[in-house]
Amino acid sequence: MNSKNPSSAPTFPSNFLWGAATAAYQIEGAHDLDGKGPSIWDMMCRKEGAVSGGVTGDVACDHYHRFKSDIAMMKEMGLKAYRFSISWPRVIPQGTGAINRKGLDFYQALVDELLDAGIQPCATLYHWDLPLHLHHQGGWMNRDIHHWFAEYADLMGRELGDRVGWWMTLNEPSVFIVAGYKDGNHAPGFKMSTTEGLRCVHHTLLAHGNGTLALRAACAQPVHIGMAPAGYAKIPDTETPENIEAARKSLFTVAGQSLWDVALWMDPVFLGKYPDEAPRVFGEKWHHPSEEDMTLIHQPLDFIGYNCYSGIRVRAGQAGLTDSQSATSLAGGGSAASAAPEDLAYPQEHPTGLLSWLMLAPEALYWKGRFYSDRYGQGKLPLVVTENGFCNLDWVGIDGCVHDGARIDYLHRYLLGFRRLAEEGYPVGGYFQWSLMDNFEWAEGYKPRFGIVHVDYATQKRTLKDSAHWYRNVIESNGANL
Ligand code: GCO
Repeated sequence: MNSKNPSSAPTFPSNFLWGAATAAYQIEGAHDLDGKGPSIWDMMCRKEGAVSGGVTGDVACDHYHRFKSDIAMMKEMGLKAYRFSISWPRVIPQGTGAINRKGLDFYQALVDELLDAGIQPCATLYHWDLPLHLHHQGGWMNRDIHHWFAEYADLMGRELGDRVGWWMTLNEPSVFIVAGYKDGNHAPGFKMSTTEGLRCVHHTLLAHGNGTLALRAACAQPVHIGMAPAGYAKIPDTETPENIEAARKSLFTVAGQSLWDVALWMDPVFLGKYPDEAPRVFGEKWHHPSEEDMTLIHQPLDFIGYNCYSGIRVRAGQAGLTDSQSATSLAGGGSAASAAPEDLAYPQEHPTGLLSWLMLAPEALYWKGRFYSDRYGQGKLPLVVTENGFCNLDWVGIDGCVHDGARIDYLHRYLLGFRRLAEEGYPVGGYFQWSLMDNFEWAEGYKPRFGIVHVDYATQKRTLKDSAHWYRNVIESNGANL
C-alpha cells in the first residue's frame, strides 16, 4: 500500500458503484398505507417540540407513489447504483410475526424497476425506523432484538436476495443509539445512562452479526454485505509520520464515555473484540461480553462501508478542542465530545454546511478510508463510501435551475480525496452521494437540503440541481474528469 504513483494511476475500476443514497422514512411517505405499521419515527414526529417546525415524514417526498418516475430520473442522471433502505414496519408491521405482502410488493417493484433501468439496487436493512411494537418491548434495550432483526433479515434475503447484490445491515448505529437512547434528540427520545447505553451498543452489534448470518444464508446468490457506520475522519494536520500516527490513534481510541468512538463499533465487527481500553475507560459500567457474543458479532464482511461528511485535524503533541467545541452535538458524524487530546479545533469561520457539524474537510474520505483499510481490511476489502454529501438552503432560481456551486465544490474536493485512495492502490468499490433528493432531515425537519435533486414539497416537483448534472459527467468519465 501507499506506493504513491499518480502517473500510472489506475483510478476507479470499471464496475465502480457510482451511486446516490436515501432512507425509507426520509423519502417514502405513505406512513400508514397498505398495512404499514408505525415506527419510532412516526411516534417521535408527534412529540411536541421533537422535530424542527413540527413536521413529519407522513408524506415526505411521496416516493412510495412516485418511485417509477424517481427511477427514471436516476437513469437520466446516469446513476449506476442506488442505496435505499427498507422500512421494517412496512414489511413486518409488528416487527416480528405476520408479514405485510403489500409492503414487500413495493420493494419487489422498486428492485425490478431499478434493474430494468440498469441501476444496481443496494439495500440497507435498518435506517432508524424501528417498528413501534418492538419499541414497546424494549427495542434496542432488549437483547432479543438480535433474533427479531435476524428474522427480518432472513425475510428480506428470501424476497430480494436473488436480485439485490449489495446489502448494508445497519445505518450509523452510533447515531441511532447515542442520539436516540442517550442524548434523546432522535427517536425514541430517551436519555439513558452510559451503563444502559453500553447495553444498547452490544445488542445493536449482536443484531448486525445475527442479521448478517441470516441474510447471507437466505440470499439465492453470493452477495456483498457490510455496514454503514458514522464518525468523523481524523486528518493529520500535515502529513508527517508523527501526525499520521497521532491521527490514527485519535480515530481508534476510546477517549471517553460518549459512545461515539468508532472503534467501539467497528472493532467488534471487524476484529471480534472491543477496544482493549474499553473496560478501563468505562470502569464499573462495563459489561464484560461473552466469547460467544463476540463470535456472533464478528461475521466475515465483504466491504468496508463508511458514511463520511466531515473530519477533525490532528497534530501530534497538540492541546485539544475547547470545551464549547466539544459540547457540540454532531448528528451526522459523532461528537467531538470524545475528542482525543491531540485533536485540533477549526476556527469559527471555517466553511460548513447549513448544519454546523458539517465542516469542510476534503481529505476526510482519504484518511478514513486509509485508516479503516489498514486496520480492518488488511488493504484487501473494498472501501465503499456509503454516504457523503452537503446541505444548504437551495432554491429554484429565476431561470428554473438550482445553482448549488458550494455542493459541487464540496463533492469535487471530497471525491479527489477518495480517488487518491485508488491511486495509491487501496481497493475502492463504490461511492454513494447523500442524497439523491432533498428529504426529511430527522429532527432538523425539511430545511437543510442534502439532495442533488431539489424537491418542492408543496408540489412534489423534482428539479435536477447543477450538482446532479455535474455528477452525471463525473460518472460518465468514471471519475477521470475530476
Ligand atoms: C445520517 C443519516 C442520514 C442523514 C444524513 C445527513 O448520516 O444522519 O444516514 O439519514 O440524513 O447523514 O445528516
